[in-house]
This record gives sequence, C-alpha cells and structure tokens, in this order.
Amino acid sequence: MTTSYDVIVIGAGISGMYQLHRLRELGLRVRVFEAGEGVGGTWYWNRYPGARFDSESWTYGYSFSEDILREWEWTEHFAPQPETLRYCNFVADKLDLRRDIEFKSRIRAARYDEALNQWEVEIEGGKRARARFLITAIGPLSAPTMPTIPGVGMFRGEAYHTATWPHEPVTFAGKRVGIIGTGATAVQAITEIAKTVGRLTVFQRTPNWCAPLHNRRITPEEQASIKARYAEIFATCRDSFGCFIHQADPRHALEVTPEVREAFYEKLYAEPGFGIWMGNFRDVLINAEANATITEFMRRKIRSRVKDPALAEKLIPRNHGFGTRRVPLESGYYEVFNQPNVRLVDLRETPIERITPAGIKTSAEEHELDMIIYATGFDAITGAFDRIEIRGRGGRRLKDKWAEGPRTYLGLQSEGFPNLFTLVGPHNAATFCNIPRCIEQNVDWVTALLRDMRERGLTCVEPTAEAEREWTEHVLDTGRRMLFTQVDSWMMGINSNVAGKDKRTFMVYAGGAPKYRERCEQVTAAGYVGFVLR
Ligand code: NA7
Repeated sequence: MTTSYDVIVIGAGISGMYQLHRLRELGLRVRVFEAGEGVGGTWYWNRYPGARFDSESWTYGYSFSEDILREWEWTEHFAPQPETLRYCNFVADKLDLRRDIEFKSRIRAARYDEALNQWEVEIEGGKRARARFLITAIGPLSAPTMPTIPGVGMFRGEAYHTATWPHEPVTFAGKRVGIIGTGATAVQAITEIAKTVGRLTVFQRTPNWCAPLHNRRITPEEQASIKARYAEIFATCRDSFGCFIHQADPRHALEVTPEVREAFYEKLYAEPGFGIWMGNFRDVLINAEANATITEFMRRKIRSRVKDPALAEKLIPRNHGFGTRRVPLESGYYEVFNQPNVRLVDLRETPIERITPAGIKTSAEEHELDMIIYATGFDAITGAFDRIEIRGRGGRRLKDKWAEGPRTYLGLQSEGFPNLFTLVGPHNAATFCNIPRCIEQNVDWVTALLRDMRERGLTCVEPTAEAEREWTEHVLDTGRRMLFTQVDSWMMGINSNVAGKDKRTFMVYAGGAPKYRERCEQVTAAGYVGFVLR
C-alpha cells in the first residue's frame, strides 16, 4: 500500500526537523524519511573523535523558539558533537517531532507523477509513499566518499570513514593508526587521536591553512549574557556575509601599514572561531595581493609551531592562499607533529599505491597498521542528490540535468521538477553559511510559499527556464570575484574520488546571505516572480 501525505521531507537533520515543525503549524500532513536511526543529520553521522563546531555554539542553535533558547544551555563556546546531538534530540523531544519521522528509511528514488501532480518516493526495501510536495533536507556534506585507491576493502585491521563512524567506542591506545586526509575533519580527528594513540601516521596529499579555534567552557556569567543577548546575536549574524558572528573589517589589507596589519592578524589569530577567515580585512578573500599578506602571516605561524623545519615546510600549503579553501579550525594540530609517535607522509613525494591487507603501501614503503581512518570527505552539495534517482517531468533525471553543473532558481527549485524544494541545495546561500541561520531562512521561505499556495488554491510551483538561467548566471557572477573559485576544493565541486567531479563547478552561492535573503524577499513581494504557479 502506498501512503499519501501533503509533504514528504527527506532527512531529519537540522533542516528536516525545522521544516517538519513549520509544516505541522500549517496543519499539513507531513512525513519525514531519515536514513539514520535518530535525528541530527551531520551530528548523527559524524561521530569521529574530535568532531565539534567551528561556529560559536550560541550562534548555531535554532533561533525560532524562545523556549528552546531559554531552556538549552551550551557548555562550550564550540560544542563537541555529542553535545550537539543531544541538542538535536532535545529539540526533537520538545517539538514532539519523532512521531512523524520514519527512521532507517533511506530514499532510493523519487519520481514526479505528472498526471496526479504528485511525487512518489521509494524507500530502500521497496516501500513507497506519495505527496504533492517533496522537500529535500539531505545536507550539503552527507554523501561520504572513499578513496579510489586499489585494495580498499583488502585491509585486515579496523577501517572507518569519519562520516560513518561506529556508535561503539573506538580505542587507539597501543595501536598503529593511519589516517588519510588533512581536511577540516582530519584536522579535528588527528588532534584528538594523537592524545592516546600508539603510533599515528598522517597521509597528506594537500595541506590546508589551519587556524586556532580557542575553544573553552562557557562560564555562568557568559551563559547569562548569551541568553540575554540572543536577539542581538542573531541580528549580527543576519547582517554578516555568512551569518557568522564575525563581521568583515571595513578596511583593505593594503591601505594600512605593515605594522598595523601584523598587529591585526595577531589579534585575529588569538581570537576564537572564524574571525580570521570571516572577520578579516574585506579584500583578503578577493584580492590576491591582499591575500598574500595573510598567507605569509599564516606561513610564519606554522613555522613557529612545528619544531622540525623540513616538516613545517611540508605542512605549509603551496597551491592556494589562506581562506580560499575551507579553513580547518584546530586545537593544537601543528604541535601534534612535534610528538615522537606521529609521522607525516607527504603523498606528493610518495603517493599511495595501494591498500594492502597489512596497511598502506606508498611508492617508498609499506606502512603496517592496525587501523586505517578515511577522512576523505564528501561528494559535496550535489552528491546526496545524485545518490537518489530523482526524476521530474518526462522522466528526466536531476543528475543528468546537473551533469555540467547545477541549474537552479534561488538554489531552491529546478525547472522540470515541479513541487520539489531543495533546502541548502546547490546555488543556495546556505551552502556558504553558519548553516542553521540560512536553514531557518530557507525553511521559512518555502513554508510561506506553501501557505500562500494553499490560500490561493494552487497546487503546482516550478521556476521558469528564464528565471533559472538568470539565477545560475548570477551565481557564477558572484563567484567570479572570489579567489576560492580559482582553487580546487569541494566548494568548487572537485572530488578526485568521484567520476566527473574533476572540473571546477560553481556549487555554492558566494553573494552572501544578506543579498540572498533580500532577493528571496523581492521574489515573494513581486508575487513569486520567476515561478509558474497553477
Ligand atoms: P575534505 O575537506 O574534502 O578533505 C578530504 C581530505 O581527504 C583532503 O585532505 C583530501 O586531499 C584527502 N583525500 C581525499 N581522497 C584522497 C585520496 N584518494 N588520497 C589521498 N588523500 C585523499 O573533507 P572533510 O571531511 O575534511 O571536510 C568536509 C567539510 O565537512 C568541511 O569543510 C566541514 O565543513 C564539514 P585533497 O585536498 O583532495 O588533496
């Protein structure tokens, strides 16, 4: 039997949970299908040691509920994953969300039935469900990728991907552990694992520019102050480019003296969070000459923290400037490499040839290991869409439509896929954001549209080809001036482990959250211009 709902939401992470809550308020019959056994999305899956926020906890939580803001207390400025998962469960309890969520239900396919103006989804195992509207809340970094190295699967020891980390405790004491990858995930994991490991070998292909997190516990005085200032905190986030608490400095890097610049960089380096990335001089992520000044500063910092000069050079990125890839925040990462039981293998010098039953073989030697950790990242932003067989009008597959890069309107809909909404989808400001801040905007906007449609007796919404073309062009325009678009990273759709993901593709919206929000509001005010409603 196929059950019918008004709306089906895929995913019970931060987006899916809030979307469910808002649609229930409209009195709609909603069903959420979630692959995991619990709520939380990213925070459910990414249980690797050291996983924690890089956003200030008190800027990350939902802002819509006074009760939740009052009752929940973050214990650290940058909460660790178990605390964030507890928060997600607290919200799910508070809003009684679980009764409309089906867990252990991974959506395999979604097909638009033109005759009935309905979406039909197929859950792994064969069960089906139907709804007028389909909302994907599947996350931008939720499709983990294993490296395409020969022999993966042959290894006889323990092997884990950071994004599908076991729920049971994993121990490192006395073990020879190898980790592949040095992205934001690996930087957190390496630092934590190094505290107890027997021997750790880090297999690094591309070093990143890491900056100090400076996490600490929230004092009772700070807790009281945070609770009293929530409205102000969220207003500050709302006005900033990526909805972080850090506002870009109005000055240009080169208009101040070298002494002033140095002092400013030192100040940012000593402060918590993404300030050094998001609160830096306004041109460091746009102007190569300005960027070179902060890059040089960061280079000196690495040299000052790593005792072995040759090792320090290996940890210094050569192919991109500071902030042009996602900046990992760290809590003693560089000092880990001063430990006698930690070794860095530079894969540019000695590439991995294969995984063997005993460990990892590079062009120079075989590293015998008890455990291999794959911190090899995700098929970012479009990967989770590609893994579902989504078919729109005429049976056209979304993956095929997006083969040369995503095409969307507002990063929320794609022409040919009526009544499908893509929260935090490609070309949406939420992809470059302190995500819950943008999620709330996305969800509120979609909810208002569904409410307006219901009031007007409309049942179908889809963007015009022209609106989609214009938005996609706009997305490319906003990206062109940014230095990150000249660098390979997941933000540019590069993943060496996925066929076809070797060309730089604009995946994110780089115009900033305030501009994006303004545009969404204009579209609504102009009667949903760019959409065909019937
Ligand atoms: P990332 O940032 O994509 O990092 C993946 C890392 O794994 C990166 O260092 C890669 O090197 C490395 N990698 C991937 N495949 C291989 C192979 N085949 N051989 C060697 N090394 C490899 O993923 P994260 O999980 O760290 O972070 C993703 C985001 O999730 C992060 O920004 C947070 O916002 C949350 P490469 O750089 O490709 O040379």
